[in-house]
Amino acid sequence: MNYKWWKEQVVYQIYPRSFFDANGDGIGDLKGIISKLNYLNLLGIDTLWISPHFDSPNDDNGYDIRDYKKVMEEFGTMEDFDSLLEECHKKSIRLVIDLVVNHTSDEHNWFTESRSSKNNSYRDFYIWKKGKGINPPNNWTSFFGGSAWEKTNETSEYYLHYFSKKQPDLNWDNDKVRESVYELMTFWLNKGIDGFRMDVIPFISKDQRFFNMSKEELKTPEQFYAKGPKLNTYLKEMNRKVLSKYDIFSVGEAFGISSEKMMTISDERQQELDLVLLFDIIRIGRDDWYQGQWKLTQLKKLFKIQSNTDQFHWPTVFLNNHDNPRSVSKYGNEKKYRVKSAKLLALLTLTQRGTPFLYQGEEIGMTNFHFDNIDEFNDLQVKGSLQKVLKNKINKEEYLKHLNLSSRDHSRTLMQWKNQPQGGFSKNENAWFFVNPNYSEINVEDNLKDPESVFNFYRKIILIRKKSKELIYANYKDLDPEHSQIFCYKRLGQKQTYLVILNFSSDYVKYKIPFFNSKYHLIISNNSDKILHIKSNFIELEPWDALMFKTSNKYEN
Ligand code: ISL
Ligand code: CA
Repeated sequence: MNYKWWKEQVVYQIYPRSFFDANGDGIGDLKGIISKLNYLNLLGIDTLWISPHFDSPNDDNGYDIRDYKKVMEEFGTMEDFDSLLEECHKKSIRLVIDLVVNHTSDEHNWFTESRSSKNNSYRDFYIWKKGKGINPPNNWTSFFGGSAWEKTNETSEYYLHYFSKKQPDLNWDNDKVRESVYELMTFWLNKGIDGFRMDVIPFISKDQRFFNMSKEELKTPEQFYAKGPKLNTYLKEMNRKVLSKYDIFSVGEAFGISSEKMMTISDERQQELDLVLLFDIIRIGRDDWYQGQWKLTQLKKLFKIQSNTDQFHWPTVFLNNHDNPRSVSKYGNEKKYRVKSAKLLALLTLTQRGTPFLYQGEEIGMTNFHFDNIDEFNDLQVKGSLQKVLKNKINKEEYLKHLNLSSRDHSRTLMQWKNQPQGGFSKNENAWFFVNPNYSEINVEDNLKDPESVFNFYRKIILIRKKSKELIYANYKDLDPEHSQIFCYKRLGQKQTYLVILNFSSDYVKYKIPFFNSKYHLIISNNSDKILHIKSNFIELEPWDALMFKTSNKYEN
């Protein structure tokens, strides 16, 4: 195995807008993150990934960048960024920033120049096409509703935007665009950052024929957009010209790429990116805003595919991020068994094979928020999809029901620090977004005081990982793929073997542990008052029980 620090780290993602408001204007900021670094140290994470902190009109909450070398005003100043980076390094936390270079904001000066006239020197920084009569150049669609083409008055041509019309796609076939991106990456790397998370990076290369998508392709445009002909060429160039010059790591958000079709982008022999964030698990049962049913056997199969990479790939493991609902609401049991199921999901995330990515609030078992109507959502994707929903004769109640299961906004409610107004996120009672009223019983302060809290369970498992490279690099084997309620797997190391048993149900289950023997001893469980009765390998599992055992290989049969 090729040992690398970024394979051994635990990453924690912060959505700055919702993390902590230090200056009382109701919006999270960089000073707020700095004030919570001791908390992150206590949790034991190694690397911090912050969602975009750059100057932005916030059409898509920072994923629409207006100036790559300026800090978003609401978040603070470049001095604040520099002190965040310095404080992180003082606390041996690595800082990774979000690189959004598939598109910019339409208020970026490159775009305001480009749109002004056909012979402007920035014209080819973006993708402009003539329409077809009164129609756009082709039938490509935006993820935020409607066509992926927007017509402008200045030149009566259309520009391409996979996301909102305020997020025009950059033309990566233009050398000047690539050089400009490499230059801005170098600007931040020379400050000493430790890597990049690359937003929708598989989309940067466009098929220059711009043919219409077929009906089938239109169902999952992300798979079509992720197949551009020059993606690997550009990533190899980026690695050669920039990434390879620093001791950093790069993780590509591989929206549109399924685990089976693991691209070369994270194959270490290809010298492109180090890691990818794949979406099969996090979007299980999903079709756009629709959240359908899914079975544990399907989830286990996806983990098996994800973890069984060859020695040239290294997986990532995550059940939460700023674009998805809260894991305890989606995979766990947010009502009666919230704490237990949150701990079960922690054990799953932190003992699977691959680098775990945690998201703010999951470490205290934060849940989805209940939205009463469509106007309460902040996410532009919700309004963007509404037209299509109504056109497909789906009523608003049905749409709202699914949004309450699938919306990105569930993970953007205010971080819950205390049992105080605004959950202790801000002194300002008019914060930018909702706080979940359950902050009274779900908050950091109470978690820190309770030895049996979700937070302390995360902290203990992270500590177990830190002490055992065995666990990190061990092979993965699903011991019971067909069981409908129990997720049982082994991590086979050089000298130690770990066995994990998760009861993904609210039932009592009498379970015969496969390949078990008396030499296994319990190292952590989410049921502290459980007296272990294991007779001839049968164990009585209570609802949402999660246990990890360990043995030395000399006892392994
Ligand atoms: O809902 C989605 C697509 O239908 C999300 O999965 C998301 O749009 C997709 O994963 C791409 O996400 C990234 O790029 C977007 C931004 O809105 C997301 O926040 C970011 O994570 C455009 O920059
Ligand atoms: Ca603020």
